[in-house]
Amino acid sequence: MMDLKGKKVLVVGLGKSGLAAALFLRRQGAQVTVSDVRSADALAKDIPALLEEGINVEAGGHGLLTFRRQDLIVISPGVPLDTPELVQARNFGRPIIGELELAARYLQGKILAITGSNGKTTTTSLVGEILERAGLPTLVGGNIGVPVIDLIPDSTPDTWSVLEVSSFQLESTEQFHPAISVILNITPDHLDRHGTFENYALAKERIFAAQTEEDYVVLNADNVRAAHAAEHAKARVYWFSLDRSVPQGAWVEQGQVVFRVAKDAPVEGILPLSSIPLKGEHNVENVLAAVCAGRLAGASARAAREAIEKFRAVEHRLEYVATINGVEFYNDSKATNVDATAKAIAAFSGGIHLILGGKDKNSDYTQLSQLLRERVHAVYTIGSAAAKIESHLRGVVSLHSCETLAKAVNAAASAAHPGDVVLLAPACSSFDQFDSYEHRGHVFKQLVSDWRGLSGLPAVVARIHSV
Ligand code: UMA
Repeated sequence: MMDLKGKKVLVVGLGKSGLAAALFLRRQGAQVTVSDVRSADALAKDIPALLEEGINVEAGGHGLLTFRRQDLIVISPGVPLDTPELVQARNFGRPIIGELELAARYLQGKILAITGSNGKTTTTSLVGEILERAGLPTLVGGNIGVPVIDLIPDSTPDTWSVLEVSSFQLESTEQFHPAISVILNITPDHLDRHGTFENYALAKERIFAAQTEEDYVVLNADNVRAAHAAEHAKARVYWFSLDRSVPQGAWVEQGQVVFRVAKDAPVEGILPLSSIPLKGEHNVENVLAAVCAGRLAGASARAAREAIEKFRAVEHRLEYVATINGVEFYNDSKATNVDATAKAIAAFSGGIHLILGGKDKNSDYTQLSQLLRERVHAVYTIGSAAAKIESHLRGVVSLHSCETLAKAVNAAASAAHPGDVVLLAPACSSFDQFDSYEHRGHVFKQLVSDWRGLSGLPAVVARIHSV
């Protein structure tokens, strides 16, 4: 904890995290200013409440002087560390931490933190359910959508805070210290922010930077870069694997998820693969990681099994939407990188009409080529990344330029035959055409629902004509 009374603290970014941080800091007695590049108009809904609390607001850009005058700067996850005003403030000796770091200093109890390029939200939700089922006091938050700061009031010395943490959040941590950390996988993502794959991987490794030999780190034995992280970890390493048994951790054996707590301990059967109610092999990995982390936190094998059996797909993660005229529609709007899209495609045996595109993150779409050839009937491109995607995939698969999600749903749904799948797994972020991946997912579901209406149109039209 820090003594914040009377301290000048700047919060950079007024999204979910910035708003929560500013209000928290104010309650601790700090003199708080919030700075955001968005205009006062765009921030209008939050400004009155902030002013009422005595928080200053700087809108429409970051002021160099504002940044220099502070005792502490707290940044939102979406604010890059190389933002010029932050670089200057750092040169002036101003301490800079992220919202996660600030929150973790005040959170009571133990932290179980989960990162990875893909699967974070599902695994975080699974672990939360497992711990709850085991009767442990559990809070869930972080990148999943609830700023960690908002968990502080409900935390007690017995609480397990299960946190989804992103590379953006980890980049600005110092003392962040989970008792259990999990790296699900590290595959290229956010290269526009981190510059290189290695920088991105090193940001992920910050999840265990403050851990000691008392703590645990759970790593994916099947993912080269995540497994390599073991060499840098001080904590006790546990593994999970789809392909082979591991000395300590979780794996798949004869169609069952199993766990063993130590090399010489008995192997515990947790549940058969057939009882996992989620689609795709990547979700088996998420289950393995969740079982391992849950058992290490003290949940029983039975609590793990029951929580997994009852679990349902998280919204926007390979979420089943509807079947219309024999065509299944799936919303994987959270597939915001190439690897996530590959996993989504691999979850279906074929007949896929795939909607790809959005805002490019310096990605290499040629990596999808083989899967596209094997399982995808046609690709429908949208958004600002469309031209790049088409140039990467020309000659690999049938391509249709659709520009918007509405046109893409229309084209894909019209072309699909019974037994086919229309899949939104765009491999890009959403910010060129939508507010967020959630917004994109909701629009997709609405379009599918409209299509259901449209697909009934001929019958309705026929009836009107016959009147
Ligand atoms: N802003 C500035 N200056 C900048 C950059 C941004 O002022 O240089 C302002 C923007 O104008 C905006 C605000 O900062 O007003 C947005 O802040 P933010 O991007 O940090 O967004 P939050 O609403 O605080 O949401 C963040 C996470 N967003 C990002 O990491 C981009 C949310 O993860 C998270 O759920 C939330 O905190 C609560 O912890 C979203 C995400 O896309 C889901 N995460 C990425 C991912 O999963 O791939 C990492």
